[in-house]
Amino acid sequence: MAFNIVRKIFNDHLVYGQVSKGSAVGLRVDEVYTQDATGTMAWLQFEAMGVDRVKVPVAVSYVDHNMIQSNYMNADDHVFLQSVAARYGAWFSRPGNGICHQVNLERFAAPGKIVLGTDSHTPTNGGAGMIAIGVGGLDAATVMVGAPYELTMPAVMLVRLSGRLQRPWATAMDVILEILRRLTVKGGVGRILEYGGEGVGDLTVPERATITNMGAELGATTSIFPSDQQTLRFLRTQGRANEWVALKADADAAYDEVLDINLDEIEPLVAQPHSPDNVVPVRQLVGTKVDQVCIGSCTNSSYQALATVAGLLRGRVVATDVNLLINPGSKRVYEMLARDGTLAVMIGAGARILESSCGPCIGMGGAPGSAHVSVRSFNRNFEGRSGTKDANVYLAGVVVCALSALHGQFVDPRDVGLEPQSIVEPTDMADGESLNNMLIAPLPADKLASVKGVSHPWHKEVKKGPNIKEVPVKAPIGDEINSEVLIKLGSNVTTDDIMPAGAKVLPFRSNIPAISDFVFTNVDAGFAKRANEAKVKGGGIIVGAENYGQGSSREHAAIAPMFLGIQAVIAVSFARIHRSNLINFGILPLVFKEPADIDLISQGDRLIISDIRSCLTGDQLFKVGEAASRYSFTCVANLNERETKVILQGGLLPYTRSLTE
Ligand code: MIC
Ligand code: SF4
Repeated sequence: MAFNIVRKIFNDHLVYGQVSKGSAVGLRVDEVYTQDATGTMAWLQFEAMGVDRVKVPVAVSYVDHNMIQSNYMNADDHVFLQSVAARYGAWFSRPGNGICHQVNLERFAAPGKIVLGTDSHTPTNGGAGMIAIGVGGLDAATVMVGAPYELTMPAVMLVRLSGRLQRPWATAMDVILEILRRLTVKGGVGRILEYGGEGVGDLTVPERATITNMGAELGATTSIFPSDQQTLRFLRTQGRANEWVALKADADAAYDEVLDINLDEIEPLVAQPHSPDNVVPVRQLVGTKVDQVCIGSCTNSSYQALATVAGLLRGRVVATDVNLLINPGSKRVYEMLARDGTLAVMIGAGARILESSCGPCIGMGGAPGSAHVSVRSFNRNFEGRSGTKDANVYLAGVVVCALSALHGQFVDPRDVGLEPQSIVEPTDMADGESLNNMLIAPLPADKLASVKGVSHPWHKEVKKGPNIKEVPVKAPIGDEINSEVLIKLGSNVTTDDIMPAGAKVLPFRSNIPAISDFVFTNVDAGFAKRANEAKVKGGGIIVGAENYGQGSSREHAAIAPMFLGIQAVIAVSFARIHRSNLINFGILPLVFKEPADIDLISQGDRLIISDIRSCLTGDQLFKVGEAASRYSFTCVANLNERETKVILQGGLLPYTRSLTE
C-alpha cells in the first residue's frame, strides 16, 4: 500500500486504534517538552501522578517565556523547573538558552519521530520531518508517566508546492500568510498539513519551520515536511547528521484534500490587526507609518532569518522614530551572530538586541506605545496581546520588517531595488557547544541513586517558591447543571481573550487562585467577580460561537475558569487544544446541534442541563432548557470513550490516578 508521511509515522508509533480519519489512535511518543509558562503546571501534575522518573525517551524542560524578573516569582519558577528536571530525569534548558521551539529544532528534532510540547507552536519541529503536536500540560504529564498519547485521527491535507520563492523579497513567512489568507484561522482544524511537491526542495529547514510554526494559526493539529537533503544539511550544521533518515510520501499516497501553492507567485504579505488571517499584500499598506518593529519569536529567529535582516541593515540606520527590537531564537544563533560580526551590524544600525526568549511576542516587555503600529515577524497579533490594548500589530516576514524599520513606514521590498543576498550559514552551529552548560542533560537513574551526598540537592528535592500552589481538581460531574450564562461571545475567541498573558499576569501561572482573577479581564472586566458570585449558585456557563479557544495551548484558559466554577462551555465549534484542556479539567464542551440556536441565549440566562451522566454514556445529545422554560435547544458532546470517562471522573488527573490505583 502507498502511504503519505503522516500515515507512515503514525503506523510506526501506533499503540492502539486505527489510523483512519475520525478514529481514536493511541501513539507512542519519542519526546515531550515543556516551556516555563505552561511547564510549572505540567510538572506539578506529573508530580501528583506519583511516578519516580519520566517514562519517555526524551523529556526537556525549557525556560523562555517568563523571563522578566520583576520580583521573585518567575525566578522561583525557573528554579522549580530546574529542580524538577533534575529529580525526574528531564533535560533542562536554562533561561537564556532560547525559545523552546527553535532550540528543540536545533537540538532534538529528528525526522520520523513524534514530539509533544506544551505549547501550540510545537509544530515548528515539523520543518525537520517530525510529527510535532502542541498539547495542554496535563496531556503532556500523562504521556511522561507512560501513557500513549491519544488523539482523533485528523484528515491529512497535501499542500503541494510548485515553483521557487522569488527571493530576496518573498519569504517563507509569505507562504504561510498566503495559506492563512486562503484557509483562515479555522481552516486547519481537524487537519494535518503535509507539504509535498517539487517546490519543497527549494526551502531550507528554517524556512520550513517558519511555515509549520504558523500552521498553528490555521488551527491545524500539526504540519510536516518531508526529510531530504535540506534536512540532512540542517542536521549536519547542528552536529546531528547521524539522526537523519530520508522520509517522503509514496508515489501514489492518498490524501483527504489537496491545496496547491505556486511559490513563483508568492508576494510579500502582511497580516493586519487583529488576526493572523487578515492578510493583504504589503503593497496595499505602503506608506503607513510604523512606530515599532520586532524581529524574532519562534517563527522567524533562525540564523538564516537574522542574517537576512543584518544584510538589509548593513550600512544603514533605523529610522529615528522607530524602535527595532530583535530576539535571536537561541543561544546558538545568538552566539553565531556574535562570532561572525552579524550582531555588530544590527547593533550598529540601532537595533535593540534582546535576550533569546519570547519577549515582546507574549507581552514580556517591548509593549508598543499608545495606538502605535508595530510590525512583527511573529505569529499572533491578537488584540491586546502585545501588552498595549490599542496598539495595531501587523505580522510580516523579516524582509518587510527590516525595511519598515529603516524607512519608518511599510515598504514593498520590490520597490527598493533589493540585491539578492547570499547567506553563508556556519557549517558547524554546534561548534563550541561543549564549552557551555545551557542545556543540562539528566543524570541516568542509576547514577542519581549512587551520588547521594555528592549530587546537587535538586536531584533529590524539588524546590517550590511561595507562589507555586497546588493544582485544583474538580469533583466528578453531577447529573444536572443549573447555571447562569456568565458571558456570551462571538467567533474565534482566543485563549489570550480567556486568559491573558503579558508581564503582569504570566508570573501567576503557578498560582491558579491568583490567576483566576484575570479570566476574560480584557474582554469583560466584571467576569471574575460575577463568576465568583455564581459559584455558590450552581456555577456558570460560557457561550461561544465558532472556533472557541483558538490560539495557545495554555491550560490556564480551562483551569482558571474551572476554579471559578464554570461547568460547561457551549459553542458552535471548538479549537482542538482548548477543547482537550476543557475536558482534562472536567468542563463539559457542548456543541449546538443547530448553530442558529445560539441566538436564543442571552448573557444572564439560567440554563438547565439534566440527565448528564446517562446522556454521556448514551447518545451524548443533551436537551438544554432555559430555567423559566422560555426556550430549549439540543447540544451534542462528541466525546470519545476515553474523553467520556475523563469527564465523568472530573478530569484527566483523577482519571489517570484511578488507572494506577
Ligand atoms: C503563545 O504563543 O500564546 C504561548 C504563550 O507560547 C502559548 C503558551 C502559553 O500560553 O504559555 C502557546 O502558544 O501555546
Ligand atoms: Fe514564545 Fe511567541 Fe513562540 Fe509563543 S508564539 S512560543 S510566546 S515566541
